[in-house]
Amino acid sequence: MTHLRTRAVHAGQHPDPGTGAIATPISQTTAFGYGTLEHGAAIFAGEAPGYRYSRFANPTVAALEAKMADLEGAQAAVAFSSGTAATSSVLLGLLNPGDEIAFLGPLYGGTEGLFRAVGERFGIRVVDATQQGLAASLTPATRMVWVETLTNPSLRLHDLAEVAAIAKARGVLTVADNTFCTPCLVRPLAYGIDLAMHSMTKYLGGHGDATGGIVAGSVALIAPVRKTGLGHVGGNLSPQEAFLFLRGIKTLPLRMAAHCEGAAAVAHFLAGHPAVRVVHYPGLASHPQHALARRLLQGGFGGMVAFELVRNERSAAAAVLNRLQLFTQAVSLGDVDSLACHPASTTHSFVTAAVRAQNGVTEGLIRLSVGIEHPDDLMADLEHALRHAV
Ligand code: 3LM
Repeated sequence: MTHLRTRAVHAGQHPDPGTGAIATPISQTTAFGYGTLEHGAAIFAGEAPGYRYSRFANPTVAALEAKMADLEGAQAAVAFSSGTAATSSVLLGLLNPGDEIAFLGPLYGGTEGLFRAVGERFGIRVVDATQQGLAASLTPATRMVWVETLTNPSLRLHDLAEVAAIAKARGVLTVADNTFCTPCLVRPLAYGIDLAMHSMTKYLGGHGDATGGIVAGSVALIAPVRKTGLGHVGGNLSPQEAFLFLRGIKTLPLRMAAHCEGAAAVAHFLAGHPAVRVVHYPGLASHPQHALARRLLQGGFGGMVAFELVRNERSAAAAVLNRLQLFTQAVSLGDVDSLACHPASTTHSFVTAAVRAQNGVTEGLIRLSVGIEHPDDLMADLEHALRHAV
């Protein structure tokens, strides 16, 4: 199985040995009978294989973890009840009071909010390395670097090989939130990044009906994240949701191709519209990191587009957003349905106005998650909504 399309269908999944069921059964159970005290004790001691309790591990969730480890080229993965639970488990599992976490922004507002609201309360110093650069921001206390492979919402990239090299030279762990790209476009571990993290709520699920997160990496790093995040914090994914993600990932490469095609068409359309001041899409030659995007991203430039109106005000953004008919006004992304949101008042309302300003999250910025509908219909919707915005 060398091709991602094949692995997306098959990895981690086998016909059920008991019944032959092709779809991975939903193991809707809290505990697992172990027969004898001796066998139970051996499983709990880690001396015999076997499931114990679904907070620790569950067969449906394990199939999903195996599939995602395969797609990210990792030894292991651990799933959580949300992307945010995955992020907090990485922090709590791998950092200690006195450690520093440095990030290259912008980040999803909730991630930066979590770093500051929870990390700082527990003695983890949070360093925004965006302005100064990573090399200049690392100190002897830096233990982890956090980046997004395509940033939310401004669609910037980081040279992952460079990030990994700078961090590795200082013995610092690296985490890449790969939510916007998915393993279809980039596999961070191939560039030396230690952990790839996802909000599965987005493209991996793909249908806007399940919340989950996952982290993939070496056994040595995944083990403490699993132990803390599941065993101690209890952020486990339910088997029902795991089933939806297993099913969703089977069509991920096909959906991503359609998302990329639609987003490219929409980005080009917006770039030629007189009411639009700037379009953020890594596939446009005008994107300041287009060359890096061409080098890093395989098979497309993603399904997310952000744009700023000439009249860079909330009322102008509202006038456009409120006229959209096919795009649904909602947060989240990566669904088959197209979504549109105003990051300043929603996804990035968790961070300060200063952070929003630094990251270009202006009042006139609109973010589109381009679904798999026909691009002509999406462009017609935007054309209608923008008609009075000039
Ligand atoms: C959003 N983002 O609309 P969950 N990492 C990235 C993300 O975009 C997100 C998470 C982690 C959005 C959610 S905003 C109220 C809705 C890059 C989520 C967190 O915990 O599964 O939501 O993932 O941009």
